[in-house]
Amino acid sequence: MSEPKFKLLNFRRVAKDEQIQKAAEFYESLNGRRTVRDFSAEEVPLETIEKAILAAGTAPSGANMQPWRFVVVRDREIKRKIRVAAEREEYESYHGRMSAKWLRRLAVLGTDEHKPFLEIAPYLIVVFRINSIVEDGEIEPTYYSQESVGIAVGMLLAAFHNAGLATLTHTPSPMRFLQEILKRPKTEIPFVLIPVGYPAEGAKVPDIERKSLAEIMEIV
Ligand code: IYR
Repeated sequence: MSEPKFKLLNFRRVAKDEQIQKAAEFYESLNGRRTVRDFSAEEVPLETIEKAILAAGTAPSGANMQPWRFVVVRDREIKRKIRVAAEREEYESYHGRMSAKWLRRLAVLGTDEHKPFLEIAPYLIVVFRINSIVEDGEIEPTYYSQESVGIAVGMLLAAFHNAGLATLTHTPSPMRFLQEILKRPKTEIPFVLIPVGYPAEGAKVPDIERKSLAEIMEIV
């Protein structure tokens, strides 16, 4: 058992009025984020991608195991393979695997099995959840990995939005093909696929609303 080791917390205190202002500004910025499905092929500096992934990697995680791997896909041929495999699965989903209720929910988004963005966006970030590790020849599960990776992805989306880039949280289902195409070990489970880039000129998004504060918050 290793002893805990501590160091002094680096914490900058923010005055209350500034605090409220910063919270409001951050909300306003994030409220401008929209899921985009219509991407431009315009290049994005790799450095922006690296910094956003570093930001995601600051997420808290169960037992600090940091159970994530971010595979950055920019190779045209790999993107094409991913599109072909995703569209094959999505065709099955839209033509029988998804319930009528589910399809009715998706109708407002206008999605279907066609996924051109998988080839158009300059980068696809495939996030994997590491479900176990091997230490001293023994297998050990990671803890709260779903929650940990979910938090990291939220931070990744916020980081890209802050950097002026658009993202799409895409979950072709099932996603096993990503493990094969990207040659990841069996302990790395595909979590989400995130195309990143600029929106296409004149891109449109669904005209949908966010819930109000009264609907999402309860004070007791
Ligand atoms: N994975 C499919 C279907 C889909 C499912 C949900 I839940 C969405 O919010 C959006 C789409 C697709 O990507 O089209």
